[in-house]
Amino acid sequence: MKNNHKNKFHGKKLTDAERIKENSNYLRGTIVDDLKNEITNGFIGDNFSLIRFHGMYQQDDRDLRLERHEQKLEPRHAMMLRCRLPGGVIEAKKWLKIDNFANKYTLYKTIRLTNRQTFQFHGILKKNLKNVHKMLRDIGLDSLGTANDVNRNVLCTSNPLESVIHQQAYEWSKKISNLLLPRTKAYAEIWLDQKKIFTTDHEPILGKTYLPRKFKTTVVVPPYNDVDLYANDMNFIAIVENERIIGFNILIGGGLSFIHGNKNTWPFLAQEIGYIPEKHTLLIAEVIVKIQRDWGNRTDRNNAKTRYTINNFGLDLFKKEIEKRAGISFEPIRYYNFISRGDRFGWMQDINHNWNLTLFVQNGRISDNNDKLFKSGLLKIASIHEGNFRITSNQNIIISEISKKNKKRIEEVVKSYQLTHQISNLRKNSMACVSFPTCPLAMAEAERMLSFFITQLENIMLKYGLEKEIIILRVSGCPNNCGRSLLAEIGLIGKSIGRYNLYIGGNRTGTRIPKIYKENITEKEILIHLKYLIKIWSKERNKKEDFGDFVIRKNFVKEIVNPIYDFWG
Ligand code: SRM
Ligand code: SF4
Repeated sequence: MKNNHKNKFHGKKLTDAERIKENSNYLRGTIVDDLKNEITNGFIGDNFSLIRFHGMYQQDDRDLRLERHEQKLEPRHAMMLRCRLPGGVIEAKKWLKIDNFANKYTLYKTIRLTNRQTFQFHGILKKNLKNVHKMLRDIGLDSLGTANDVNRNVLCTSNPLESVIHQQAYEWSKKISNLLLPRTKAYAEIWLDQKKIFTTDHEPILGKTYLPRKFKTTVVVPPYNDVDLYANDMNFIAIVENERIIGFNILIGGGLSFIHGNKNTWPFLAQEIGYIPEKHTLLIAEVIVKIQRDWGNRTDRNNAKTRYTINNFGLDLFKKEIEKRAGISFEPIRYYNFISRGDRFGWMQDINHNWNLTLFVQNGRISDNNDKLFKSGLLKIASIHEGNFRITSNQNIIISEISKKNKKRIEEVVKSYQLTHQISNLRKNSMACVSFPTCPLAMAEAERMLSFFITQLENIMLKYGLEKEIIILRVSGCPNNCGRSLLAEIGLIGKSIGRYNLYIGGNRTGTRIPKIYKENITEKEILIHLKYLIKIWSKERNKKEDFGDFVIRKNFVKEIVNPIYDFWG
């Protein structure tokens, strides 16, 4: 193939997102003017999109939309802010300020752990935005690069057991995150009131118009695929020798979203391209991002992510271009294997003899409600604990590096706040995206429906003697698939209020996309279908056969081998 990639989309009209970036003066736009504008609680025009580059999304409470419309009021605008936290690690004492901010300045007074190992505040009024950025700066954090067309929060295996290797992997996730951050001074100027520096901004890696679309990266320590690497654009699988990471297998082009009815969109699993010694890690990260920057489709945002770039140019050409630009050759992929994705709950001692406690957080929502004081309990732990919190990609939290001295005190808090009451394996392995009321793209409930839905499924499992079994169950409120439903054994994807597509046949290690089983059905209908399938599974499964494998073996759905053809076919 001729190397004419720069001209591939030549002559086609660029998307409006490209105009916004080009005209933004390195992401400044007129955000400062909008901050002074007290007539509206929102951001206007291009600024609506530009604030995302600073880690914030403008939202409105969808439960109140109709009522406010009838009262001729503007929607109840408020911002969601997503923090940058590579590898999900944060000193516990910093949580005190985070918790305090949620209480004082957010409409919902909750904190939401995300499935990309960080946390979000929902419901920050425009007038309080500078407070959040200053609070984050005071504790050494920021929200740069957590939204829009940049490299997002870098994931890293949450594994406190093998902490030496984990520490090395974690250091790489921080280095990659820092390398790929936007360099513009706009964030510091606008939110931290730093003086405008009259030198020209320069984005050596991302470029003036940043990436064509969002970009996601992981650093993974096998055999645990807790980060769901196959859903990410760029992945570094650690190869370990003598207690040291010696290099990485590189996989590129994963992503899960699609559009209902649009067969030009499909989920895809990241593909292997080769092994590199550790010393080339940052070079390879930079080169891959630059190729996606240069080759990605800027004329159609639905065809812009790395998996489409690879489909447009071919994996071989993409790989050759990496080798050419980096001046190295990939070695063959080294052996690796995944055995699970779930978090290991409860108490565990790491190789430094410190204790670690993994707590289940339903949907990652840190809140106090009638029957559970999770937020207060976690705050109490933060006031005692001298180590870290580690947010997992499954929306849970690890209280890590607990000293012998503090173990007893933390155990008492866990007990008195009931932070680890009986939770089924089904529930522990479930996940939902945020969806209503804050997500503007939600088509059906996810987070708010999951708990009760699982209770009903737990009853079905109990009826067939399967109450101890694991099924990976995930719900997303729309086909953007934030809940990673398309890597679940049972995945629900919202179609409209109260209705979902039901996908089955993913596997436990997250290396297989499930296939549609029933389209556009109600929760009640889903439960009827699942009851039928679970009953047969209980009777006809091979020894210990997982649900996802069973439904494929029994031909309830066809296995997806190449999603480009099989996902819709
Ligand atoms: Fe997501 C957009 C929430 C992980 C694919 N996602 C959104 C927005 C910001 C809606 C919007 O654009 O206005 C949601 C905000 C809801 C709210 O009120 O908080 C949202 N996504 C989330 C989170 C919070 C879900 C969660 O419950 O944990 C996750 C935040 C991760 C983070 O900390 O960065 C989140 N989103 C994901 C994932 C899973 C992952 O990354 O492992 C995916 C699928 C993987 C992928 O990228 O293919 C995902 N989100 C999307 C998409 C589809 C992107 C695409 O490729 O087409 C959108 C819509 C878009 O970007 O246009 C989206
Ligand atoms: Fe919103 Fe859809 Fe993502 Fe759920 S999957 S958070 S509904 S964009």
